[in-house]
Amino acid sequence: MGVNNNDSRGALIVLEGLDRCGKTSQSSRLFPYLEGLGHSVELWRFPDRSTSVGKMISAYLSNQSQLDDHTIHLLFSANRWEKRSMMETKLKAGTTLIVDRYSYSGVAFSSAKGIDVEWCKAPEIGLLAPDLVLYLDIPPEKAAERGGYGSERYEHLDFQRKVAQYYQILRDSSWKIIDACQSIEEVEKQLREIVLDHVITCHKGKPLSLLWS
Ligand code: DGP
Ligand code: NA
Ligand code: NA
Repeated sequence: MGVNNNDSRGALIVLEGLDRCGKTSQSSRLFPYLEGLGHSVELWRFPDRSTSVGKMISAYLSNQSQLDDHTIHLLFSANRWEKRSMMETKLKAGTTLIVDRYSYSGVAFSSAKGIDVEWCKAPEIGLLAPDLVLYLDIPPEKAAERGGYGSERYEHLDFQRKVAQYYQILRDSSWKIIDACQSIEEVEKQLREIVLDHVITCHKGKPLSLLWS
């Protein structure tokens, strides 16, 4: 039997960080942990490359298409909007969502190209605000050393340095900063402790709120 009851909702938990910070492997470790405790939980990621918008994003990231910086920004945002109602439905039904990247990536990566931060935030307004943002903090140089970057568009040290600066200014009270230079096991242990605490808070009836506040 699960731990959910009718008046509890799921938690919206987002992992953020530079490319190669370990976000994807940590989110896939968190998932079975929470599931094993009896929580209803799903693992999501943005961009969701499976939708038609997502396929345009994927082509852009792999340099198979060129798009204006503002245009791709709006496509990433549209990719989050197309999942918004499903997200709300799941959370209200008591399912916790672990989400690999969200609006903070949206703003940090586009601002790093020189687009105004407020302009970047605008299309994210009205999306569901995370209950918790787990920021896996790693110096850009350390991330670049980790098995090297792949061939995708943003995987360059000079660009990742700029992204890191914009992440700094997006920090708010929902953020927890985790030192991602620690061992995988140590990071995992810290994430488990923080996440467990937040899943319990949501079950006590904290209302959903909206970005950008
Ligand atoms: P990932 O699948 O997590 O490796 O993300 C692919 C790349 O896209 C990665 O370099 C981060 C970047 N990215 C993720 N979300 C957004 C977004 O909303 N806007 C922009 N411009 N880039 C993003
Ligand atoms: Na990547
Ligand atoms: Na990733």
